[in-house]
Amino acid sequence: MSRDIHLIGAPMDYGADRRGVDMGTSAIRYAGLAAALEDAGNTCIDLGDLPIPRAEERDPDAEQPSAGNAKFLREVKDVSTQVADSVDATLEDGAFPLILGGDHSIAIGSMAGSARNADLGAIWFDAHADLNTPETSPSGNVHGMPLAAVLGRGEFADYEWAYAPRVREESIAYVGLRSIDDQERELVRESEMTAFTMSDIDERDITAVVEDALEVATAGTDGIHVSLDLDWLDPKEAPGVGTPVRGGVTYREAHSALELVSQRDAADDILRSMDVVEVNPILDEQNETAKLAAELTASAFGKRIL
Ligand code: HAR
Ligand code: MN
Ligand code: MN
Ligand code: MN
Repeated sequence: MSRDIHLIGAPMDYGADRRGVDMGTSAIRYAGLAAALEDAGNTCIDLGDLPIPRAEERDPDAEQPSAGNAKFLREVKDVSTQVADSVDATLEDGAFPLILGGDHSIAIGSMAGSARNADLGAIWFDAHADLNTPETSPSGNVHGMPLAAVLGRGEFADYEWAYAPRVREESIAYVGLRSIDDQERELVRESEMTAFTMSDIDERDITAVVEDALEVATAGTDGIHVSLDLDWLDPKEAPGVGTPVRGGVTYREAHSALELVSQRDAADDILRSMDVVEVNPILDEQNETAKLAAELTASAFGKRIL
């Protein structure tokens, strides 16, 4: 499957505690993403970065919508709306939206835009469940909430820029979970989502798990969104992330997973949108995490060893 890929940069860091993840878009580009995608047989146009309100230029007195302890909701709304509009316009263009973060809060806009005119499944490659609501979040950081937002959970039900009714819980699969907050654990357990933890990968291997995840996300949907949070990988492979968690997938498991996505896409044209998030160049070593992000994305878009 050769695609006309449009890169959309969302240098967002209001959803996370640590500064620096806003530089992820530049770092991933610098790591050669566009060339890697073209080498894999795609065309790639870079639409550049969306304008994100700079922290230094924010009006601290401007009104913030308040929801539980969610931080920077005004900025999150602004960025989510821009991302969603850009994703929707790219799809209207017949092209493929590949959104570069930025922290994981940008997935609200990616999914909301991708699900405007389609029933959307999703595979969430992440150490974290990102299902906190503003009420349950221990940190108030929206990058721990994007799935709750698109599912319209808690106070997000009132936010039309977040809630994406064409994303249904039963069409979402997690792969690689290993860090979940106490209240969030109950939310995951009680949800209709399919959650594959690191233990599932240990027991069944990455191939079986990803094949099941693909079934979940494609059944009864028009296409899938792939959300690749680099903290999904073990911190030994991906040190440049804000919230590293030991015991993640290996380099080969990660490639294998994204190659499976690509193979399934080649057969059934399943991919609709993707985001690559949480790369923090300040915490990285020699841009290794950004390089890994570029390589893994190329694997998802047809790169093969032979
Ligand atoms: N669950 C924690 C919270 O809500 C940590 C969130 C995670 N960070 C991410 N998301 N990188 O995947 O604050
Ligand atoms: Mn185009
Ligand atoms: Mn995440
Ligand atoms: Mn994460």
